[in-house]
Order: sequence, then C-alpha cells, then structure tokens
Amino acid sequence: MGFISTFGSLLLGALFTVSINAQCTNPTVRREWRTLSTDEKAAWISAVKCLAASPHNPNLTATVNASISQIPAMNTSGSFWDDISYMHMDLNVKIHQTGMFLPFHRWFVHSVEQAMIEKCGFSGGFPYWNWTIDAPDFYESSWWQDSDPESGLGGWGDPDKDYEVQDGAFAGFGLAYPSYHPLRHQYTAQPFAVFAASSPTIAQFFNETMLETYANSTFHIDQIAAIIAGNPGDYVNFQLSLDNWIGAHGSVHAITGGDLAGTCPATTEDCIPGNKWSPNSPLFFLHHAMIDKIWSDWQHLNETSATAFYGGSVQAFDNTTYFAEYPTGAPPLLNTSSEIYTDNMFPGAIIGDVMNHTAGYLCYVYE
Ligand SMILES: [Cu+2]
Repeated sequence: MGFISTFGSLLLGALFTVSINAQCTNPTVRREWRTLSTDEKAAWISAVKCLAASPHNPNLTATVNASISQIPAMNTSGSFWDDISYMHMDLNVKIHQTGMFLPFHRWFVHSVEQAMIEKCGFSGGFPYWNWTIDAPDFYESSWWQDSDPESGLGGWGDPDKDYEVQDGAFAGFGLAYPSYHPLRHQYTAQPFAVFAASSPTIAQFFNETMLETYANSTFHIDQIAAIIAGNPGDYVNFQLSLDNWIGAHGSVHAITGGDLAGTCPATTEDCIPGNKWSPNSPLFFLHHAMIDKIWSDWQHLNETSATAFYGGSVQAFDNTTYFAEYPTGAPPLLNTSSEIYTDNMFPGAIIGDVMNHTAGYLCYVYE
C-alpha cells in the first residue's frame, strides 16, 4: 500500500511538473548580480567551475567550414566549458548580425543554465549584469571590486601578466582556446580601431568618428531606456539599435577586453583576434543575460513587439549598401520554425520556442 501510494504520488508529481512547465506558472527569477547574496554568487561561480571541471562532450560537432570559421581544431582534451566556447567560435558567422542573434543567445544562456542544473546541482535563476550601472566610470566601477575567492568576479587583469585576472574566484581560471591560458580581462576604453583593424571586411563599416568612440558612451541608462522604448514591432531596427557596429552589445565585449573581446593571448602564435571565443569569460553569460533582458523588456512594452521577428541566415557584409538593406542578415530568411544551431552540444529548439520566455520551453522572468 505504502509502495503504491508513493508510486502514485510520484506519478502525479511527474504529471503535475509537466503541466506546470507547459504553462510556466512558477518561473525562475533572474536577478542583477549585485543583488545576489554572497552564497548565491558563490553557487553560480561554483556551477561555472563545475562545467570547467566536466569532460569534453563527445557529441560536439563543428558545422561551419574551417576555411570560414578560421578557428583552431577542436581540443577533445579540453573541458565542457571549452566546448561551450568552441561551439560559439564555430558558429560565429551564423549567430551575429543575423536573425539568429537574439534567439541563439537566449537559447545559449538557457542551455548553459540547464547544464549547470543537470551536471552541477545549480538551483537555477541565472544572474545578469546591468552594465548601465557601470557606464559612467567603467574602469573604477563596483563591478570590478569584489575579490572574494569564492563569490567575487575579480578585478582587471594585470598588464604585466598579459592581463590575466589576479583576484576573485576566477583568478587562474584555465581555458583551452585559442591556446591554453588563464582568463584575461583588459580594460580598453576606445576599442574600435583595434576591432576594425582585425579584417578589411569589418574595416569598411567604420569611419573616423566610430574608430575614436569611447565604448562606454553607448550603454548609459538613458540610451538603453530609449532602445527599449524605440521601434515598437520593428524587430530589424530594434536588433540593430543594440547590435550595430557601435552598440551596447559589442561595446561591453570590447571595453572589457581580453577573453570577452577575443584579444589574443601573448602565448598564442598565428592567432586571429575577434569575438569568437568570448564565452571563455564567464562574464559572457552575465552580459548576454542582460542583452536578453533588454529584448524581453522591449517585447513586453508593446504587443506587436512580443512576436516580432525578421532576419536572414547570412551576414550581409559584402558592402555598406547591402548591410543597410539587411542589417539582421541576408536571405535565405529565417522564421520562427527555423532550428537554432546547436553543433550537437545541447538539446535543440526552434526560434518559436524562445520567442516567449514564460511559455513552457523557457520559464523565467527578470527582476
Ligand atoms: Cu555571441
């Protein structure tokens, strides 16, 4: 009898869980990093370290031709965390300045959170980095002041040690791409000249003013509020306002520098710089949760924005006219039935699954 009733309630529990998930009546809450308790910060950091201590995923498969992705070969002796970085390197040209930009990164943050839950006992509720707080004085801001070895994200890297992070929980955090090196963060106030110099294709999109822009001049609170309030229902111009050549998304990558910007480690020869391996830095996921929150805020402000989507599958980098025509990617066009690229690293989804983050496949809210 005891067995039967236990079994019965387990079964009921399972059914109940499924129906709750389908309706998302109990969403996890994503909060700004600095509002987390010390224990909550330490729990997220230890989940990151757990993934970095987990073995390579043998299912991971590169899907972009190596002549296009221009990345070092997969390192099967790297960690699960290195795999996460590798898949972003591989897919780089398909997930930035295309229609995949927002859906892919929403799915990517969710998938990393799921791996933390399943492999590492993380309880969920992914934190985000509200960098509008840091925009006025990025170098000196509170973000870089927590050196606690278990709950602190640490400060800037040491210029005498190739900008390797020296304090906080990620001091000496070991990474496999583009070669073995510890985590690096290198403050770079005016990063765009270096970025533009990385390739002639990119250089054609930058004029003199853009090359000299201070990155933090793009992500002040009033600018982000205007992005959220702007372009109701107009997905293309909303994405562009966040992800243009000079915009909040790229600026936070570039001003933080080091791994978050894909600056080559001094030890790596033949390294092509670029944002390809930016998920090396755990800050990548806090940054992209913030980008996701901005999309969410925009979606919730106007009914027509909630379901708005338009973008292509190919970067329109041929010339400035073509890019102006297709800033969220050129045809073939994507739609909400298009599959998000996974490189077989995580369970898949379609764009339609991630349009609404309280619809069942996803179940979280931002605070
Ligand atoms: Cu990315």
